[in-house]
Amino acid sequence: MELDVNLKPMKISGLERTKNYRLELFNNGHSAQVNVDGDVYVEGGGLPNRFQTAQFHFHWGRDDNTGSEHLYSGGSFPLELHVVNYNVKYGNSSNAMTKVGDGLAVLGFWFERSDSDNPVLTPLIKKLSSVQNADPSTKVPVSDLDLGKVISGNLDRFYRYSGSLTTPPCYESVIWSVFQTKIPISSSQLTAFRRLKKVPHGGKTTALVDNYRPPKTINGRKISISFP
Ligand code: 3J3
Ligand code: ZN
Repeated sequence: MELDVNLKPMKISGLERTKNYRLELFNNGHSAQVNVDGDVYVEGGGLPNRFQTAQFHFHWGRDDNTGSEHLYSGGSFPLELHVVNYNVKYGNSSNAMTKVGDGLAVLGFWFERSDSDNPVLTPLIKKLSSVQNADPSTKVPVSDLDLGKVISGNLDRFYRYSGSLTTPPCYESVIWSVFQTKIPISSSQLTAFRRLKKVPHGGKTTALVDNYRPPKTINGRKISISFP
């Protein structure tokens, strides 16, 4: 892993006012996903172009010892947020996700356990029960969720590598940025994610948990860091 001085601070525009964008939460059976409808863009951070934010979603485990799709010093975090942005030259995320090398810029954020609730997550956590069953047609507004406040950590400090979607068909189309600043989340807030179901009509054995792709070996990939 080596410092790359070209990895300037990441810039996200359009998040400053929650009126600039609409957020709709749904359970697609493999994650809690929030579609972003509005003018939110990511640029800088060594990205080759401007990328538009399409959605964000989460990966989590059955307990606090697992859940994230990226490891830090070999350890997992209980939840990982992915903010999915598509290269504006490809028009939309469905097209962009097939473009090797520069289709998507996904921002990854680790969550770590805190003793108290993270108040900025409350607008999302309180709506999870409304999408407990896996039904993509049940979309719930979460426009009082301020994504900018959720990821308000240091956007200058991140790990960068070229990789893939972590869900099939795993196209190698993702510029990954995983941020060093951890986001706090309480045990009860994590439990709200673990109460989601992976089928339309839930039952105890259909808990939506462990929806993460087990991390792969680095396998010679170049990983750069934006900070010394
Ligand atoms: O938007 C496309 C579209 O195909 C949609 O149906 C859905 C399919 O999963 O999501 C894709 S996506 O390009 O937004 N998407 C990128 C993120 C596919 C799943 C990827 O997950 S991950 O690699 O960030 N974990
Ligand atoms: Zn993901």
